[in-house]
Amino acid sequence: MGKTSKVVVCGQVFSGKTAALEQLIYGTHTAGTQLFPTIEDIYVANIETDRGVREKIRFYDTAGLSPSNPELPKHYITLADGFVLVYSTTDRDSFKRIDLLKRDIDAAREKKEVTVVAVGTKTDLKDRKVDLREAQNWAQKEKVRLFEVSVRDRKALMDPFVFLASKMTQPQTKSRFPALGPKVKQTSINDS
Ligand SMILES: Nc1nc2c(ncn2[C@@H]2O[C@H](COP(=O)(O)OP(=O)(O)OP(=O)(O)O)[C@@H](O)[C@H]2O)c(=O)[nH]1
Ligand SMILES: [Mg+2]
Repeated sequence: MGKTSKVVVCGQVFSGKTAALEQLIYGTHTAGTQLFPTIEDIYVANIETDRGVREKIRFYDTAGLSPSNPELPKHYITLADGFVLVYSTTDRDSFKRIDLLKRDIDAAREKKEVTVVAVGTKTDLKDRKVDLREAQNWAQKEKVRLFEVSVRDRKALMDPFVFLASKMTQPQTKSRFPALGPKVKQTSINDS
């Protein structure tokens, strides 16, 4: 296990960022349960990569973006080794939001390599507003891996996080500094 990678989880308000993290890590979220709007929370999880190695990941769950709060604070872009761009498949504005976020990341990225995944949530709901094909075309153009998930299917929900952890910690990525940060909750995640 190398350094602790930092992953910023961001996207439109109410898109399901916290629910996805809570379900991934604790398996306790029930779809439709009201959560408090996030200010900032940090979760640490050991995620088993596709190489069978457990990697410690620090997830920054961020405040939802909206027309009145459109910008991800710049320090998140600076600190991140990876991003999870979350949108709801039932909310077109949330899909537009991840495109804007990707632009912000690209603009700030020249100095630093980052891994980005896009995650469309709420596939269990009937009122889909973002077509899978459209999202895939966008993802291909942006060279990011796209996943569609539902908090009702925890096993599939793990896929984007396992992919991200595996990509961020590929052997050529050398650790430079030990991670520092506040005392936070820790748990282990794997597929078994
Ligand atoms: N049916 C269903 N509901 C979901 C899913 N993911 C999230 N939700 C619900 O969507 C609502 C919003 O989820 P949150 O996780 O609070 O969204 P958020 O993006 O963290 O919101 P902010 O912190 O305010 O930005 C909650 O009621 C969740 O239960 C899903 O896959 N399926
Ligand atoms: Mg939240």
